[in-house]
Formats: sequence, C-alpha cells, structure tokens
Amino acid sequence: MANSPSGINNFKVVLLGEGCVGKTSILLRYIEDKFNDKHLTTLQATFLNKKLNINGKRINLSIWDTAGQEKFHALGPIYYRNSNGAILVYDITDEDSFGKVKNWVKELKKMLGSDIVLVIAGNKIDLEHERTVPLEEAESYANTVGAKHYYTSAKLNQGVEELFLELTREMAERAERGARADAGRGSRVLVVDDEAPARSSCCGGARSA
Ligand code: G3D
Ligand code: MG
Repeated sequence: MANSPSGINNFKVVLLGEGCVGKTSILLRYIEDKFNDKHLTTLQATFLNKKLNINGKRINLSIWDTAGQEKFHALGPIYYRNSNGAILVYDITDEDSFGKVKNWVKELKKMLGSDIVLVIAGNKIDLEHERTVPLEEAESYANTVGAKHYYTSAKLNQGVEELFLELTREMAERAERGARADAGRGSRVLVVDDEAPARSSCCGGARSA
C-alpha cells in the first residue's frame, strides 16, 4: 500500500481462481455494472481503478485481472506481488475450482504471509440448484484460513458490491493499524533522541547542552 502525500490510500487487489469461474465478470459488474459485455472477451491482463470513500478516507483500488493465463497454469508471483488484498473466486457448481482456491491460499500464505487480506467468493449463486461445493465446507474452510467468505452472482449482481466494500474496509483497517504501529516506533526514536547530550541544529552549528 502506498499512502500518497495527497492522503489517498492506494490498494492493489488481485483476482485469482480457475478459468471460467467468473473473475472478469465480477470485475466488470463492479466497475461498469455490466454482464457479458462484448468487450469482456478482449479484456487483457491489466487493472481497473475504482475510487472509494470510507469513513472520510479516500481510497483508490487497482483491481488486477488476468488475460486468462490461469488456464495455462502460468500465473506467477509477479502478478500478485505487492498486493494488499486477493479475491479468490470459485464456481459453486465446480468442485475443482474450489480445490484451486485452496491451492492459491497456500501459495499466497507461503509467499506473502499474513500481509495480504484474503476473501473467498463462491460465484454463480444464481445456479444454486447446480451447486456441488457444500456450503458448510466452503464457509468452515474460509474460517480456518482467516478469510471471509461471500456468495456472489455477477450475472444477477448479488454480493459483488459488498465483497469489495468489506475487503476495502479490512485493508484500510490494517493499513491504519500499520501506520499507528509505525507512529509508535517513531515516538520511541524521538525520546531516545531527546536524551542525547548534544544535537546539531538544522543550520549545522553544534548546540551546547
Ligand atoms: P474468468 O474471468 O474467471 O475466466 P468469466 O470467467 O468472467 O470470463 O466468465 C466465464 C463464464 O461464466 C462466462 O460465460 C460468464 O458469462 C459466466 N459467468 C460469470 N459469472 C457468472 C454468474 O454469476 N452466473 C452465471 N450463471 N454465469 C456467470 P460464457 O458462456 O461467456 O463462457
Ligand atoms: Mg477472465
């Protein structure tokens, strides 16, 4: 995260998950409120920006989507490095895609530790009658890895806004905790400095104690 001088918090978020689970659809629903738009298929690996305001704090999300490299198992650390948050998407009608989420969680935890906020999205809930991933299993798994679990339908626009909002809140909270910890460390340094017998002034001349 970069907290720019203008006071805007910039967060990077990556979408991860098997091909065809609906990652691009979720992103386009969130940013443009569209589904199955013609340009969906031509969208390349890149990011889309979204500006938010949470409790008076200005936040800029850069949400990264793939160009389909996941279909060739070709998504490496370069894609998710420096991410503040990851949305791990599976299709509730496809058990393999849920297995893939578990692999991503393992990899992200190994590579980034707990520095990243994870949320899991069970997408295509409009196809509830075709569900193969048991609800309790998905939710209790998410619990065990410290991730929040959401249900979404990019098609019917369900749960998408909430998912991004909650993720952003959590990232903002962590950033604030981090900033407070930094400030705490800063004041300790100041105390030590204060007790030094002599200091040079900002103009370069030594000050006698
Ligand atoms: P991906 O980016 O993860 O590869 P896409 O997935 O967003 O390209 O979506 C893959 C297919 O799933 C698309 O169908 C898309 O319309 C469909 N899809 C995405 N989200 C939902 C949803 O919430 N409900 C339903 N029913 N379908 C969804 P096509 O037919 O274009 O391949
Ligand atoms: Mg896609």
